[in-house]
Amino acid sequence: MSDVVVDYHQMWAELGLDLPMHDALLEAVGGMYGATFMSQKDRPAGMGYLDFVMSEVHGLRIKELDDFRKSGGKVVGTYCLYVPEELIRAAGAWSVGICAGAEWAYDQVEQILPRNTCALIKSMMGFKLGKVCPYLEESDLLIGETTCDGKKKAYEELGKLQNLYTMELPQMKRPKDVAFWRSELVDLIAKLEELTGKKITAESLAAAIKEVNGKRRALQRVNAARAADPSPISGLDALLAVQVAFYDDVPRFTQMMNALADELEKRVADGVGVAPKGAPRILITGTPMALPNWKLHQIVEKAGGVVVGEEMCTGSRYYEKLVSEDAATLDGMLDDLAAKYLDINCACFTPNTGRVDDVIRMAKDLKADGVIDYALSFCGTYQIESAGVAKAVQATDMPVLRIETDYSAEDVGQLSTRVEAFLEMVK
Ligand code: BJ8
Repeated sequence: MSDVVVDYHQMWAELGLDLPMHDALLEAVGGMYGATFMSQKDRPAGMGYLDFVMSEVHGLRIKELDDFRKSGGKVVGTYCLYVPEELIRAAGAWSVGICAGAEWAYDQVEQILPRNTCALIKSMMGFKLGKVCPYLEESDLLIGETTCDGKKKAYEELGKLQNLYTMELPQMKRPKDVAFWRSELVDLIAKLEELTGKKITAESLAAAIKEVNGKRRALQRVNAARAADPSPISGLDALLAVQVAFYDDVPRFTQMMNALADELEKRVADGVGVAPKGAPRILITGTPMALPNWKLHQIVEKAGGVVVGEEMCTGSRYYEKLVSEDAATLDGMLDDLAAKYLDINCACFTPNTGRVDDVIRMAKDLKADGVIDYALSFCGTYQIESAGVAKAVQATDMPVLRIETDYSAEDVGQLSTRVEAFLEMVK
């Protein structure tokens, strides 16, 4: 880490970014970050690493990707948890999760997609059409997946603008679906090998599985510390750690998250927290919160609560389950990958009872006082699951608040009022 300010405009120009709009985006996100994160009290020192990563989100990390590609490496962009980063790494490529967490270029997006499309999909298209995302422009290949209908159809449009490959995800979890998903992994291997010119071997895949498991284990440690009262880390900071996990260098990130976990465990032993002991503890479940979507966490924590867990793709669904490290053959590893990935509980699946079980278990383990179910507007799958999730959680005597929102700031006042009332009620 250094204090030298580097001008990356030349690099961004070479990537074809719209420089004035990109400058405006960076300024807006930088301002939001300062106001949201740097104003928090008693943060763990280990968050300095994530502050640095965020200050260089379109700088140093993009330079690393750029240098990697200039030396012959390939970058693969993904949008969903079901795309196994282990296979991408095993093929010698780098995986980056493309964020889609802010309103951008909606005027252009709405010429292609219906207005009533979820914010995540609109943002995904907006970053491309607005030419403001260097991660997209550094991606030699994007991988889409047939999850919800909105994403599936939007990928057709995105694929007209960039090299995109779509994996077919089954929507049930029967043995024949696992077998089908495994066959999709085999096809993905062929696609990745064609892209990188490198063969995925049992050795390279075993190494990638270990590395990615290491990253998930580090995040498990960070998040386990949140079971303490007082919580040693804010929900905002813990959410940020998972958001960054999708694009940072894997070994470096793992090392820094283990160092953060060491610090958090020490804070727990010393009774040091970010909110007073007894502050209302909230578990959030629902649609993913892609960078820089920090809206709900900020509202909850500003109102005096502390978010102690996220049952979502930018949360436990990302780090909780590991791929078995027992297999010695490529075939065995593919079985394990197919099983692990199809065990993710996304609302695109039917039935999806595992998600409710996860919410109830997490609420208990993390000693939550209440659950907030969070759905993006126009996300049919999560909105429809919302009532059932709420009913099942309430049956365990846990209060639930259901929220539907988007990325705009328009409803912040109204949401704050509802969250404040909920926090008063849960304590
Ligand atoms: S595994 S949650 S990352 S699909 S919010 S685009 S579902 S209309 S994001 Fe997701 Fe993979 Fe599932 Fe996770 Fe559609 Fe809903 Fe929008 Fe969504």
